[in-house]
Amino acid sequence: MKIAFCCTDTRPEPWLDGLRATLPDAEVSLWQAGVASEPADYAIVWAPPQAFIDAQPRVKALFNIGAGVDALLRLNLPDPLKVVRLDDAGMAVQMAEYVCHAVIRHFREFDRYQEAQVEREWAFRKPRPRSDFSIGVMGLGILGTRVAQALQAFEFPVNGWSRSPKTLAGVQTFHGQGEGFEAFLAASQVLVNLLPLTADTRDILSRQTLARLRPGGYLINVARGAHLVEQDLLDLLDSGHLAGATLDVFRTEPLPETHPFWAHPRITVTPHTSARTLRDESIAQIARKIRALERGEPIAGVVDRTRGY
Ligand code: NDP
Ligand code: OXD
Repeated sequence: MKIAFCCTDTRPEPWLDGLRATLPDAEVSLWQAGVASEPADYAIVWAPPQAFIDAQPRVKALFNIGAGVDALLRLNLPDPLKVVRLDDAGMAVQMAEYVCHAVIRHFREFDRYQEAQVEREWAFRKPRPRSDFSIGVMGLGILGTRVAQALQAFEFPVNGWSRSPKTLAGVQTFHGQGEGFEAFLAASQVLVNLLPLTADTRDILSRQTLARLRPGGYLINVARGAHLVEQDLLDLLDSGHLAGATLDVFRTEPLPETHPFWAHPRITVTPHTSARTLRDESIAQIARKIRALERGEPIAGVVDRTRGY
């Protein structure tokens, strides 16, 4: 069995070593543009160029070393090709800790305490009622579900929104466009975005949606930069409707040095790091799935290419 590895922005050697150790019967090679190589049976990819796909007429499955497949689905992929995303592989707990940190930092006003420390000021902030601090999680998939459960453990009221109806203990769930979405937004003060980027969700965090949050709203975007209309966020922060935002993903990454988000007093910026791909966990998951496919068994995490996630 031949496996080709083609991941941009990733140091290949540790992946190649790990894959060879985990799948000793496989021939694992690094794909390089312009270097002739034999077609592979499986490919492990992150944002590969179209030339890589075109050079793989025999490949049975493309394993994406991330959860989001939006970049991959923008390529011209042959019809029967299976696209497989990572499911969790250690990302859900990272996402839960990132979002809980952002929510609690805002709820408990830790930024204000930090300012007070600079002034050597011993001053309490009045406790805010938790019941007023409702959190809406957009996307109740592998990551959104874990985040909603983690927030619920801190006894915040949690709402969740998905495409199809869902039941999640202790979470008030909403689904679909129209009334379901309106009611979800109206019930939420903090919005956490964990949607995949698809034609339906691009630009979904716009003036129109963010203005429907309860006053003093707060945005946490950990999904994709193209979900957010950036100027609309800036305007709603200026008008005071939104209290702040924590952003991990951006339309242009790395975020350009001159971008207004960097210096905004009420925006926290992190460099697309809320849930990193963990190499060992990912290799183990991909190897398990390749073995299952070789035995003719079904696997989890196959992307519905029409739906876009
Ligand atoms: P899943 O595919 O498991 O879940 C997606 C969820 O979004 C599902 O609940 C789905 O609904 C819902 N959804 C999709 N389209 C719509 C829509 N039009 N309206 C309402 N709900 C919708 O994804 P994951 O939880 O694994 O990951 C989510 C995203 O997080 C990834 O696509 C990626 O972009 C991002 N991500 C970011 C990382 C980072 O470091 N910043 C790291 C990893 C992922 P339904 O359940 O009905 O299908
Ligand atoms: C992912 C990501 O989709 O890292 O896994 O953004």
